[in-house]
Amino acid sequence: MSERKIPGVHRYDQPAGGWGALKAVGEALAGQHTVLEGGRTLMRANKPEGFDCPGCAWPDPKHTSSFEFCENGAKAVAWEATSKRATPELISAHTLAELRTWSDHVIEDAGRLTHPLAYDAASDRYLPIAWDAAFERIAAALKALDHPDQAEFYASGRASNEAAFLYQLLGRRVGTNNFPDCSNMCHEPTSVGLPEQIGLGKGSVSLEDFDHADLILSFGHNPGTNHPRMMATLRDVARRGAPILVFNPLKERALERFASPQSPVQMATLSSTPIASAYYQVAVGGDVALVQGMMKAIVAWDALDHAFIAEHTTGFDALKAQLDGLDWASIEARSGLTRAGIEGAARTYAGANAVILCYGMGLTQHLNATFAVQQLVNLLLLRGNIGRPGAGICPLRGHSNVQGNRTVGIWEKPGAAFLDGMDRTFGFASPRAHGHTVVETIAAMERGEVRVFMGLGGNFAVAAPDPARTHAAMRKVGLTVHVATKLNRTHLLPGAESLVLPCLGRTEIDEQAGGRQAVTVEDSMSMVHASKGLNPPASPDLKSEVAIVCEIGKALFGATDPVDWDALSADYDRIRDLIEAVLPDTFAGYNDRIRVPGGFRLPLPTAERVWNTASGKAGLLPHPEDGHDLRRGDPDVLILTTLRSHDQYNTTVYGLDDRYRGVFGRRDVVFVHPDDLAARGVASGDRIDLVAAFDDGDGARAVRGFTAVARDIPRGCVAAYYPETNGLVALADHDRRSGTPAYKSVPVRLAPS
Ligand SMILES: Nc1nc2c(c(=O)[nH]1)N[C@H]1C(S)=C(S)[C@@H](COP(=O)(O)OP(=O)(O)OC[C@H]3O[C@@H](n4cnc5c(=O)[nH]c(N)nc54)[C@H](O)[C@@H]3O)O[C@H]1N2
Ligand SMILES: Nc1nc2c(c(=O)[nH]1)N[C@H]1C(S)=C(S)[C@@H](COP(=O)(O)OP(=O)(O)OC[C@H]3O[C@@H](n4cnc5c(=O)[nH]c(N)nc54)[C@H](O)[C@@H]3O)O[C@H]1N2
Ligand SMILES: [Mo]
Repeated sequence: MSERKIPGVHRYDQPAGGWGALKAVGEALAGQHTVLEGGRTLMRANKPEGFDCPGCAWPDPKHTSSFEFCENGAKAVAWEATSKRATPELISAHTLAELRTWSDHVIEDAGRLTHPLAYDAASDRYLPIAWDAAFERIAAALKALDHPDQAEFYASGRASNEAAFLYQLLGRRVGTNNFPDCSNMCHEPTSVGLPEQIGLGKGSVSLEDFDHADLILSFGHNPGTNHPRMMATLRDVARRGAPILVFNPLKERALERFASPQSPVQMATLSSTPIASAYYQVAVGGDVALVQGMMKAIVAWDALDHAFIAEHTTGFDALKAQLDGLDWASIEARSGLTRAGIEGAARTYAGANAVILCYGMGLTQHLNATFAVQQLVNLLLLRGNIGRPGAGICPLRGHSNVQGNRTVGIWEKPGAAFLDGMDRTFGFASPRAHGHTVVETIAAMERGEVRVFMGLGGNFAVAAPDPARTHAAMRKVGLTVHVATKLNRTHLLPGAESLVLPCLGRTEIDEQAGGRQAVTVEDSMSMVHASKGLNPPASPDLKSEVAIVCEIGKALFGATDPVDWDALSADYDRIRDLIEAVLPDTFAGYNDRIRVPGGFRLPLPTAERVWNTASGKAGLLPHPEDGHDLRRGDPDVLILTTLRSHDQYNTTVYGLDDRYRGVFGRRDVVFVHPDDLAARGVASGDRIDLVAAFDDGDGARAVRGFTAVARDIPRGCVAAYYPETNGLVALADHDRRSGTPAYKSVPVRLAPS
């Protein structure tokens, strides 16, 4: 590999975690001037009487007595508990045209929003507005719609169950199912693929299952950065000697070795625990072929759980026929792995009795992602690895309450049972036609059909593909409304009118007429528990997300509305009673059960081998197409996968380092195999352009002036950071089943800049 020195790119030889992580926590707190308050705040994250960490959706250990250290949770908390303030004076000192020239990092680093703002088109500035005037404007715009589907209600998965539930009530009372949400860009293939296959679109394991597993399969996720609290679990598994097989195109440090900052011995001796027992650098998008290869092998060896297959599944013969028909040459070419390697993984799998399969965005952000996720489930089902202790499927969710949002109705394709519950509880006829996903929302914006876009959190236009088209589409909206803790680029793309409404964060005290309120959230393993902030609000003018939705409801439906919005925002127990009324089986005893420390687990039929599918069995589902060629036969085309750095939370860029990957102070790099660089006459460290390989009428999508960095990554694959590279992702390129953009299989060409 080239030894040429590249500014800001060094080797990082330390394990993940360790002293580097402790140092980073100190820096994150100091950088946001939260040293004292932030430190105290941290001690209360994920504690029975504290708040749910806004960082990720990994569950808390059963005994929450010890403080669970997490560097990136600390950053998320410090970012929210910052002492910096984006006051109206600061924001109105600049035109939006000026603010748009700031980087995403600088825009959010202005600090916490303190006052509601309204866009003044004449001066191109955000100016302060009174809360009541803001609510009246929103109500007026919603009343003026010709059709309810002219409104879009976006949600990012940080909102509590209570806020999300009221938000969907508001939208459905308006008359639409247009609830595009971050899940549409994230785990939608899980939400579409798993119900069809096993009857529930959620993971089947609990944290305790990790104590009983004798093998972990880890596909396409980077827990050292994105689910750091999972590292404690993986370390325990590794120390017990259970193998962990990792399938990832990049050698992610935390999956190689990890030093626990909570282990005095490891900290004192600078030692670490190896995590992966074997590391398979699968080609980007090569997972389907790899899993098919593993299944082909275990079918050939007859290493199957015949009794389980007979009793619990359908479709074995069709799947077997497909696997028998696949030739190894094609499996090797598509997966980028050798037959011997794949058979080695299959042998380890066949020798294990209780297997958990974990996966993240490396699987869900492809053109065929729903089918890909279903192949993972097939692999488990062939050996009966769902619904017994120590075994099951474990999707790593994104936002800390994205799963809960879906449970309480943030879904553009709601089930009939949920809508019947809504109708029964609220005495109205909820809309039944499916609403828009994120990608469909952008299309509706482009057609000029969106008159009101509301965002309950998130950074819609930056998270989505193809900023050139998406940003232009946003500008065609009539009224944009953003409920947010911090300013971001989406807010700087106003429609004809625009409002920014500042809200409380998770870490803050939520005082309402009925006293201090707790909200509830659901983690990746279907545990629901309460979250209570403890910091004073960043500004006296903030409202809770619940209160904001209630005020809009009141302004829209009037004082005589049968829904008593004031009563709901006064006491969130009443909201939980309504959720229980709509979903009595799921949330029986809701208010009582969240008062038990640790909360409660929602019913998980798959864990009991109850399959709520059409056939009543789990489906072994063959992949319907034989991997289409993303390169369209052109060897010049590289497949780009877009990633999170260690110093970011989605579109929120905390800082410019990506410590474990050895990148410091910059994000404009692309990781490339040295031979792919050589083939293009490019040296590691050269400035290059990435251009979308196929235009397809989308316009010239390109990012320019990046620096090529030689890396150990499979040939033909390149990797770079999101959101800087979203300009390369075509809106048309999304999973046909779920609508999830193919952020992790983007055909590009690389050329000297
Ligand atoms: N600190 C922090 N925590 C977060 C987030 C954050 O941005 N920062 N985001 C939150 C959200 S919303 C989400 S969805 C999760 C995301 O968590 P992850 O799923 O871990 O997210 P990514 O960074 O997108 O990383 C995906 C991993 O997949 C690998 N990969 C890429 N392409 C492929 C492929 O084709 N096949 C395979 N097998 N692997 C591939 C990459 O090398 C990378 O290691 O994290 C959540 N938690
Ligand atoms: N290329 C590429 N694109 C991707 C991805 C990828 O891997 N590659 N990943 C996709 C995924 S998995 C996801 S989930 C999406 C993320 O899409 P979003 O969820 O829309 O984006 P975030 O960056 O998480 O949103 C950040 C904003 O949320 C607001 N915020 C923070 N905390 C709160 C709060 O408590 N309340 C409220 N109301 N607002 C708050 C702040 O204003 C902040 O600016 O991006 C997707 N886009
Ligand atoms: Mo996500």
